Amino acid sequence: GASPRAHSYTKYNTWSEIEAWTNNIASSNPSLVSKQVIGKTYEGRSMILLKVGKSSTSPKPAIFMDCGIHAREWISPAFCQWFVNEAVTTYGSDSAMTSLLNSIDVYVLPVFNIDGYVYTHTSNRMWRKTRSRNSGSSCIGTDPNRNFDAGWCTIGASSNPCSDTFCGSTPESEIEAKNVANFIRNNKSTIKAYLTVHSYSQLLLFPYSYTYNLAADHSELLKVAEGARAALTSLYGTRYTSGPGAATIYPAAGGSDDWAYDLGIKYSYTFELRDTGYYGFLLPESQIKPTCEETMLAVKYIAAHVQKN
Ligand code: ING
Ligand code: ZN
Repeated sequence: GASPRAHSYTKYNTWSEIEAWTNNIASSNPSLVSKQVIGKTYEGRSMILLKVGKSSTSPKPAIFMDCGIHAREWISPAFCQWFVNEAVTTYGSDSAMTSLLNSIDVYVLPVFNIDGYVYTHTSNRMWRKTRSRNSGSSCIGTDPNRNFDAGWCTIGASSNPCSDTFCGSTPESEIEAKNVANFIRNNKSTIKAYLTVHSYSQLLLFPYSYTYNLAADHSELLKVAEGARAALTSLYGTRYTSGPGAATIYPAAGGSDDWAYDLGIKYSYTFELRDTGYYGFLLPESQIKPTCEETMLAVKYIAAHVQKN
């Protein structure tokens, strides 16, 4: 049959391009990639999750990684696409990737907030939230990263539907957050790490953001973050800061990383990719390749730690 036009990993793809890509990469790599739908978005789009790993008959530990919680952070979905392509193109030649995918599955959600992502392409490039209606307000959307059940709406979040950090009417009021939380809860015994990719600020954050209290695993989380950060910096010298969310960026409740950690997923990290504000959310496409290359080193470092623990 006709072969699909090659997917570009060095441009910002639309949701329809990403959706077509998920089909193609899964059907072209049947022993490494499988596709599932974890639910629908508010506007009815399918939330597509790719499982990347060498097929196995016995259950494997897993890492869950999502991109695009916030609509305008376009470098984030670009990284998830890059990661899957690196996995399928370097499996069998790169020893770290081969060993990783032989022993671990990586669940990749390339776009979490699909409705918001579409809206940034069609109407408002700086949109952040979901696109759900709020009762009693004409303002649209909830911040999905304030909508998880982790100190929900106690700090660094707003109960005003017009705010960009609106926490929603209840924890998991957003169908997208509920679908992800349900998937993670249902696969809790296999998921050893939760990675969530945002931009911008060049940070590698870990719990907690909803409190200044240190996580029970603080020293290990810090040590792994420092190693990942060093790996990232080694490629192009990009400087990252790492630490607990509340003290490193700002206190903020309802974040997915804090929720995953309190559920029992120890290795829970939030990436804030390039840059530090010169371009901000409007990172030029020329920076997709270097950003993804350096971020791969950090993700592979964390994954290798998860693999040996
Ligand atoms: N930053 C994150 C945000 O949602 C964050 C920072 C991480 C908050 C973890 C809470 C928990 O505000 C961006 N850029 O979205
Ligand atoms: Zn974000």
